[in-house]
Amino acid sequence: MKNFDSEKHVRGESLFLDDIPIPEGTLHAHVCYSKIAHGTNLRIDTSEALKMNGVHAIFTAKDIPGENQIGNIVLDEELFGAHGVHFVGQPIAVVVADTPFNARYASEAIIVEVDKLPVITDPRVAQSKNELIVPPIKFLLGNTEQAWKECDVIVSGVAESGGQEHLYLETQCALAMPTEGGVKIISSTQSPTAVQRVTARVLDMPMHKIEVDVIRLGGGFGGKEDQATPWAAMAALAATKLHRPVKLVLHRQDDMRMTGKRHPYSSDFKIGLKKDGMIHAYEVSFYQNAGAACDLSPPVLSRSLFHCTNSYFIPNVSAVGYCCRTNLPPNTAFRGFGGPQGMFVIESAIAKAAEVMKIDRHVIQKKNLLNEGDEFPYGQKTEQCQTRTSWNALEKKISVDKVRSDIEKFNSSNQWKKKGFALMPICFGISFTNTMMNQASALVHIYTDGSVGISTAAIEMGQGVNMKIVRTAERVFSIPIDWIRIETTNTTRIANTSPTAASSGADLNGKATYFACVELLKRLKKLAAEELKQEDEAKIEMRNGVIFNSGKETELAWKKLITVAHQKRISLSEHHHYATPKIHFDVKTSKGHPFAYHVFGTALIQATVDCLRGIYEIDSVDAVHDFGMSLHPAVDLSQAEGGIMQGIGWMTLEEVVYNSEGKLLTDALSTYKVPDIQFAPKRVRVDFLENSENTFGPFNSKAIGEPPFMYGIGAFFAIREAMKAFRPDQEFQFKAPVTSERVLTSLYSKVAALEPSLQ
Ligand code: MTE
Ligand code: LUZ
Ligand code: MOS
Repeated sequence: MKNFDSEKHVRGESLFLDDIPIPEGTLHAHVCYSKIAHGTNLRIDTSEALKMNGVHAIFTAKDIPGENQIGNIVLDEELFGAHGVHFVGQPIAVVVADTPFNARYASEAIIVEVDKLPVITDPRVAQSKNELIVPPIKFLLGNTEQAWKECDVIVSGVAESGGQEHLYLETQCALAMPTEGGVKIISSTQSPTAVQRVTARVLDMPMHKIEVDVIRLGGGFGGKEDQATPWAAMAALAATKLHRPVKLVLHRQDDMRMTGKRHPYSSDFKIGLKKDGMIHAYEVSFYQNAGAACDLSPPVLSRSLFHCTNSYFIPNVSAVGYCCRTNLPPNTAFRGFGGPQGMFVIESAIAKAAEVMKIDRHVIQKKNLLNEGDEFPYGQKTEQCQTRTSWNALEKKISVDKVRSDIEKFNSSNQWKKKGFALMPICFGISFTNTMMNQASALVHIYTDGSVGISTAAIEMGQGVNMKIVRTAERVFSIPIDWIRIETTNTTRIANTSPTAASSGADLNGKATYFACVELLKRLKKLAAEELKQEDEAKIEMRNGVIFNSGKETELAWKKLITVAHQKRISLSEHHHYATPKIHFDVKTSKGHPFAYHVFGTALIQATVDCLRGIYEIDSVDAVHDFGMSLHPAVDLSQAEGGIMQGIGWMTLEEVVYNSEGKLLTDALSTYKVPDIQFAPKRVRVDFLENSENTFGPFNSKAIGEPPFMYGIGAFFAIREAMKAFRPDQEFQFKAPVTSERVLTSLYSKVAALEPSLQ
């Protein structure tokens, strides 16, 4: 069973925005952005640029008919800097010319001046100056103050994780075309409605005059949940001003400089355990580097709190998160959405406790795994909990004791190469934590020839959501898969959409599709019963395009039945709106039942470090993952593998570096290292956890998009174990990414004093 997109992808037949033949008269836009991180009294002189070859117009804040405001949660972000600038890469103007080159060239001639202000890049500095975007977010369970007195071991420390560039292969882009009184935008966005809403605000138009259409994305990974909007709004502004189609495609380097990334975090932890290794109390403070504007930072931060205890039950928890405003591009959604940052800290705390208690890290992990009915710090209790089942299934597959003894043997017989391993359990909540967003709809048409067209709110970005929706309709109708087609995602067909995000695209849109199809099938079965003179509708069945009556094949095929339905004036279209049942969350008390369900699993990761050079290899990833009853095993497996690689990249090679002036130093693929096929583990084996029930997902399936990313955290601890084998005396920081440079410097700091043999 393969993804029906794969052949088109390989042949180059799949349409991306840049493949669409542009309409006659299309102009090209280029964004001019600030090279200064913080300044006031902004002065813009476009006079020279306007005289340059091919330039049609240059638009700035003062050309906006509506509001110069693209904020979503907090209205704190201008489309174009108007009075000052807040980060390097902040858009100031858009140049529109006959060719992309002329637009880009002219933009260099725009003169931008500001009075410089001090630059903050560190979230802890921002917090100390009270530069918080929203008030601190707090989660509490039990009573930590009391609990500390009952602990035998208490350790504390600092854990830091870095940013991450989305590196979608298709950079941010949009094509806007004037329509009668409005504009149609083809956009590469995970959130068509966000593009529509913000463009309406910027252009001072009602939303119904703005149509947003999305074919597919060359990757999003969260980077197009909120940050695809400004480019679409700029193209729409230019198109409506000039009455010409306008196309805007970001150059890779501009995209890297202008757009936000995964949020870097600096966190303090304190963990208390009983002698037997049971975790009794946990306190954590997250300092989130939000960048210069709110964007999605508060829900990202709250998801760090939701996942701050990962797969463990801890009876006493006190967690606080600070959403810190700095002069960096606004950071944004990225696969895991704050979950990975939260989990990295508890895994660090457990590692430190294990080191102090001189026991294996995985012994503490296993002891403290959640059990059925355990309470999370946000009040929800585990249901259909698969922490121990997945851990045990993994141990059956691969003996942890054997891995441990093999590694010990290797380490004692190798002086310069050391191996390490780590287990990494995951527990990730499925649903947008903002309950309101958990809704979707589907519009299913059956055409008179029997072929089916489905529109939903889901965005295909490579994750295979279209394939899963096709499978859903195929299962309900029982017709050949190539009679079903997924249409583009379009705001005139499906309105008021939530972004395709939070791993719930397939769940929400799949469920909406399911119910729409069930409704249509009901109608068709009733008709078939009449045609076949069968009084008991339950005896009518559809099997692979043919109608069966009391288990016997009939002459009535799907296509014929559709013709009859149309003749009898029976509607062959259905729209269904789906909202996740039961979920709720009270932000004031930080308690509720925010998630439809959780996704579980356990991975074991092994690594080898070359302790002379600091370079390392990830040897293997073995995982048992809870897919529920997969709707499409091939798609799900590739999501797991891709997620794991992206997670390992975040923890190891990928380092986002800004200088103290807020300038991104890693703004190209020569300075920003992503994992490639050579770096991929020699073995990645992800097994499906057997007998997993998920009564909350479509056909018992589970969401897959984000959770496997967090297995990658194990790579950090596997490398750390190997480093410890080389330098058992050394205190290593919990600082990710653990680049080769960092491995080398931490292996050899204070080396002369500690290890005379290495001199
Ligand atoms: N897989 C591919 N190939 N490309 C992507 O952009 N995005 C990830 C994940 N897998 C992504 C991907 C993210 S961040 C999310 S939230 C989910 O897919 C979204 O899709 P879903 O809700 O349909 O799982
Ligand atoms: N986006 C969002 C998300 O707006 N809310 C969420 O809870 C979420 N979770 C994961 C990824 N994107
Ligand atoms: Mo994914 S971060 O929810 O787009």
